[in-house]
Amino acid sequence: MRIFLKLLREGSGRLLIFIDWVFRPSIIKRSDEEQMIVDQKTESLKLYEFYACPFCVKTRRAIKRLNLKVETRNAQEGSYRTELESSGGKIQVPCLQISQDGEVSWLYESNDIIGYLDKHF
Ligand SMILES: N[C@@H](CCC(=O)N[C@@H](CS)C(=O)NCC(=O)O)C(=O)O
Repeated sequence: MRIFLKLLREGSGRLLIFIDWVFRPSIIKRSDEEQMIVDQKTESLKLYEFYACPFCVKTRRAIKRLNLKVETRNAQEGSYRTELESSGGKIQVPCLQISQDGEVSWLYESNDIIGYLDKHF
């Protein structure tokens, strides 16, 4: 049953990736100067994700729409997975790592991440 649910989620994620590609969002345009400031700000953000997770697809779509350069980190396995669990507190994606004034915070929940990005950019 667990494997079935996992496959269903993976399959729906890949379908969403395709739909997202077909209906690409319109992207916010900024002046070169504004974009440079935004690019500097987004250097402090890292998105921990799984490629085919539907919630990650939704979050990546918002990142694309807002024209942000946010580094994505595959937390499916390896060191980013370990880091997410040990520093973030749990394995759940998407999770946005925010480094600000020497402090690192971890924001879970796709809606909260999108809300944060909409608010700041
Ligand atoms: N309510 C969460 C749901 C996130 C969620 O369920 N993510 C799944 C992947 S699609 C997850 O992290 N599962 C943990 C795992 O597979 O280990 C959101 O909107 O971000």
